Amino acid sequence: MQPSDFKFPAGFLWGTATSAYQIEGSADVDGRTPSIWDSFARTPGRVENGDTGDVACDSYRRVEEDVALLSELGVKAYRFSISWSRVMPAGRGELNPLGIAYYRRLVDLLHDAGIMPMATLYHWDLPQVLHDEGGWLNRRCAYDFAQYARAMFDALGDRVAVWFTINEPWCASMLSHAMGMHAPGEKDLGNAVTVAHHLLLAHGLAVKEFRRTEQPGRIGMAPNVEWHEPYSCHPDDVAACERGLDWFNRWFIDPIYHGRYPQGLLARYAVLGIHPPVEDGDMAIIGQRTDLLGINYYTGGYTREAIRAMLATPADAFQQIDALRHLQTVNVAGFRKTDIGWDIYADGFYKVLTWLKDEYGNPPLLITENGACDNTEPDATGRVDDALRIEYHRRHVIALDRALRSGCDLRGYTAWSLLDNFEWAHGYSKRFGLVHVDFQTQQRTPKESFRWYQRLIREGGFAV
Ligand code: JJW
Repeated sequence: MQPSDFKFPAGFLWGTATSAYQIEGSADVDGRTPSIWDSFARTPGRVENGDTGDVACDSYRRVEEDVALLSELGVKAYRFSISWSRVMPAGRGELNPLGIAYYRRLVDLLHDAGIMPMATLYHWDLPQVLHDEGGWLNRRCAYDFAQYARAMFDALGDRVAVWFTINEPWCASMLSHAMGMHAPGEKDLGNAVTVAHHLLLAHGLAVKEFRRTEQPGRIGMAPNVEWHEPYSCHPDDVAACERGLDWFNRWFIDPIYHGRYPQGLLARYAVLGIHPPVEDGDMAIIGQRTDLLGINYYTGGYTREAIRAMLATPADAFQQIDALRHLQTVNVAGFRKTDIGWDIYADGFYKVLTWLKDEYGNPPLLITENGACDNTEPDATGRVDDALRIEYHRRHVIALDRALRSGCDLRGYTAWSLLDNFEWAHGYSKRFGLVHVDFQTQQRTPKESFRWYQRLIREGGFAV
């Protein structure tokens, strides 16, 4: 390697990430009960092509093969999630030994391969039995989560170095309970705000269990963040960006680091008659010290104040006035898009990282997700030339390097994702993997991005 600007610290945790429902399959075997995603995906019209996670990447049965791929890639860390309904089929109480054995085997294989296991406790697949009792709308669910978390600490805590409580609480509340796009597919903003509070409470209660039982690892949350850059320096555009950051980023991170919800967001919800159901002591539980913050970043953009933007495009003006208008921002930019339609905005990654440093006192960060949808298929020779994905990662790794030099406390980066997998409401139509999966044959084929990432890890950086 040539002397390069892009040399990362030794010990930087390069890795990849996946989640249980998206890769495991074996939905009905060995005592696993349905989660809300099984129910949602099996409901016609909810997921593209009627796809479900029944088989997915069959990783429940191909765990050796997948760990071998991780070894070949050379990662230092692997972030996976635990299926609650596989390890605790009734949602609470008794453990399923077969479910535990699967994750035990996974972490043992990772250790043997010299790869650090990182486990996410909740990646959206709530046991359906708990949803039948109200799910996350029911405050009790937060206490059930803490009990489940405790059981996982006991079963796997000696082998899991890093724990993430909740993955992308914005998606698990807003997309799932207000926008109806993810399971359970409901559309009620007030309920989404309640769910968000219970997810935060669940996080806090799990951290409390983690401390009380003196676990050896580290723990934190894994929210998704966006960056909103003001379209102009007009104060209305700046204010619109602040609203966007409140809604997407601060809603979940302020409670953890500042022990309170963002005032502006609370005020805008209050206009709609919506209030998070905060009980005495909740904010102290939620605001307990964590060891690190997981950050999922995919996109962002230039944002302008909605009303002024609408005046510039009068045709849209009245369509956009709905209950969310107090929160809404309009993105305007001609960025190149990935195959899922998201803008590629690597500067936003740099900006949001330095923003996190300044806003929350430079917390230790682990990039728990970053990656691109690139649907390139194998060519006649079997080669998968996913140049768009390489370009996406390259730009974001450069931004990561700049953030490190700007003083951000960055500990690692787990690319989303190891494998093409079940991309939620898009089913198998959107591919995020460094490894191509043929969903007919389950054949795995490392893509060009896999080779690129392998080299980056081996050399600890890259030449431009
Ligand atoms: C936002 C759509 C209107 C997953 C969003 C839609 C409508 C304002 C990828 N991360 O598969 C965010 N992913 O399981 C977890 N992250 O809004 C892992 N975020 O917005 C990946 C989708 C997402 C989203 C999807």
